[in-house]
Amino acid sequence: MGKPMKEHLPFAMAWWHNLCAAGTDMFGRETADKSFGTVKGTMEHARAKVDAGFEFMKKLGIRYFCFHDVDLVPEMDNIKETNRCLDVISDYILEKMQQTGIRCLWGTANLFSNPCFMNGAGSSNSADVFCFAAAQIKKALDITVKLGGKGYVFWGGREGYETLLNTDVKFELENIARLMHLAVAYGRSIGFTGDFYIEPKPKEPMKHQYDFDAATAIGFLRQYGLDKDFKLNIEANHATLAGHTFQHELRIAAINGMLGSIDANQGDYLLGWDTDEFPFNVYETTMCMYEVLKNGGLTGGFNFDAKNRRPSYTAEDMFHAYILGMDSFALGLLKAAKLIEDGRIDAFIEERYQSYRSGIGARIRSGDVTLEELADYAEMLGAPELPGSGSQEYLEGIINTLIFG
Ligand code: XUL
Ligand code: CO
Repeated sequence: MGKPMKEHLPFAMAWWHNLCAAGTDMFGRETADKSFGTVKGTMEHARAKVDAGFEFMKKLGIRYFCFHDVDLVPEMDNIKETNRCLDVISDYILEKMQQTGIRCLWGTANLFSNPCFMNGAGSSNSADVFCFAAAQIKKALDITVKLGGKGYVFWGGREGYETLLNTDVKFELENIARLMHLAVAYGRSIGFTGDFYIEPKPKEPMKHQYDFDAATAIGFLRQYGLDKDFKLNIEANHATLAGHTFQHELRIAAINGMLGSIDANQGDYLLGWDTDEFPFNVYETTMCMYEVLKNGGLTGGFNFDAKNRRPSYTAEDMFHAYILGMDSFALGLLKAAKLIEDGRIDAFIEERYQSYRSGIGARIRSGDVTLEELADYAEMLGAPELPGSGSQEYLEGIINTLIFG
């Protein structure tokens, strides 16, 4: 479809899952060794992660990475000290980037792990915590710009509430918007020309999260005048947690001109939480790539916000996981291209709305009609004919034929 596969699929490695997460869950400790031969929590370990990450990306031909501030360095007791460490490690990362040509897709600040963020960051009841969030965002923007990142993400993990008995929702939403406006003003002032992204998620860790889904986030961005600077980063597993398909969220973002980037993972329909699995469902990657092709691509990329299953604890498993994810999207791209070139699905949709192309339908579309005229027209008809078959099973058969045929 006019460009090489690698341009359609700018894949990114997520620093946190690949280089930091070692298999802890609510019931057990680490299974994987991510010390990379050093002592965790030290700057030596931070450097070793850079070495391992770049070696990994080089071996697999992954061209981008994404990071949170505290994925890069250990968080110190004092933010000044953490920021100093960030300066040191970003110099080292920059060197590696220059040697390899690997680039930064997006950066973000972790505003959910530190206990001070228990009630949120922008939405916190504490103005001091709000300032602490602002300081982390400022530094994360500095590092993102230093590393030439294409985007900057806000995932509002704790921007939500547990109970309305202690929460002023309107106040919190206004404060989140204020924090985002401050970030945009600062980002633009230091030369950040990329997109800011909201990454919607309905719940987990909070019971109610304000960025519930794409439609909710778009409404928020428009209400507070942030829609010119922001797009969305759509994550597959967040879509299904919101009770939508991945494709639905991509479509809602796309028709609003806000499909910016993708967190490429997969949930488990039997489990009610964010399992962050590496994607293997080719139906889903096909329909994702169908949306991406129709959108004319992404300004961002495909970040594997995904982790190995806890029993897949070896270094070799890390490679298999990324190979699985990248191959699933590559196959999805081929199948989506086939779907578009085949043309039957698009033709069916086009045909389905043909009653709006002439006569009364065309007048409805152009706005050149009153409610009374429509009522008169309906009375003249007496009763409409049935609107035509949706032919879902026929269309699903086409998808199967194109994927497996
Ligand atoms: C959490 C999640 C985050 C964001 C970045 O569900 O997706 O990792 O992608 O903070
Ligand atoms: Co994510």
